[in-house]
Amino acid sequence: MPLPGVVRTHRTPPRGGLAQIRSQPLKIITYVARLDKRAIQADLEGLRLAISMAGSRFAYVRNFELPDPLLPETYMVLRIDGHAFHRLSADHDFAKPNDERALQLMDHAARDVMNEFKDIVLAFGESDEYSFLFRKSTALYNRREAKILSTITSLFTSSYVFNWPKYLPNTPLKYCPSFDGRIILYPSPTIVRDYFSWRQADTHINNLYNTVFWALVLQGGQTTTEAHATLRSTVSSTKHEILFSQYGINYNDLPARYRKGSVLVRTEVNGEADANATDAQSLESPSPIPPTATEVSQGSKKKKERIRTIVELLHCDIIGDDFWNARQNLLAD
Ligand code: DGT
Ligand code: MG
Ligand code: MG
Repeated sequence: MPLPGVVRTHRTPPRGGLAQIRSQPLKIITYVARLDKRAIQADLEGLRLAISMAGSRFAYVRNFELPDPLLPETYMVLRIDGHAFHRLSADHDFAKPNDERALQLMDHAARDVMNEFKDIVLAFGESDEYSFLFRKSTALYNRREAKILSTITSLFTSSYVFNWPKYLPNTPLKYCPSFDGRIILYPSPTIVRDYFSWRQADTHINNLYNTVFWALVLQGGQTTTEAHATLRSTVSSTKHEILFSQYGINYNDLPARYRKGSVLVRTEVNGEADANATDAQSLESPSPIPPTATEVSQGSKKKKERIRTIVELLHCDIIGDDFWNARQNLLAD
């Protein structure tokens, strides 16, 4: 493509190729560019005008972009939740009440987020949602809310779509899944713990209800309306009893992933052997999981300490003290 303002006049190159060019250097000017001065001047004036406008007259619009810093010295929890997943799960024939493959896919997307953002120390997932806890002193993107929220929600979503075929190979996606996101700030470690307890209690309540509900429908032959009516005002022990006496299901024997949700926790490890260790997630996944070992630099530039971390997947209780007592770093700094 010719440059603007440059008009080319052509002459054919000398026959004989390079040999002739070397022997007759003065005759090798075969392409002559004649500059059209008027065209160039017009281009330059247009350019000057655009630059001056960008620098002054229109630049004021930036002032409408308001700063959105998240309060310092607070714990940041980012929760994403699938948009209209009642529909997406039905349209893609998710197993009821829990689809192991879909839940593993959620775990994979959450792990991708944690591999990319090292300031996330803990994540908890259930159903179509995931909550991420940042270390208290994180300075990620200068704690700009929209930047953090949009980047992580978008990374989670793209990983979910990207990895879908690995977990549901025979179920093509019919449309684009999306996730909403929010960031909540908590002022104290106690409230952060209560937040995660709230989500895990929600996992338990929903899973117990859904397990009995779908047993009544799929095994008991009730309509969904009848099943809701059967369960109306029942307490937890009644639901356990229905499951056990009518369907021979001991609730506590159900997979821990369904009862406890998924806990992804960043753990410091010593030495390379540990850092390369395969964790539970890698073993149960149908496809290779991205490497989890990470090096985090801490301390002054002069004396840098390399801390290796892995992201572990657990399905354990996080309401009691044991989990937190064993990992005091999660709520430190
Ligand atoms: P939203 O979040 O307001 O856009 O609406 P939904 O429809 O996403 O509702 P939500 O987030 O309260 O509930 C999650 C839905 O996703 C719920 O209808 C059950 C469905 N879901 C999530 N995981 C599974 C699964 O493993 N199996 C099945 N069958 N459904 C699931
Ligand atoms: Mg949802
Ligand atoms: Mg949800």
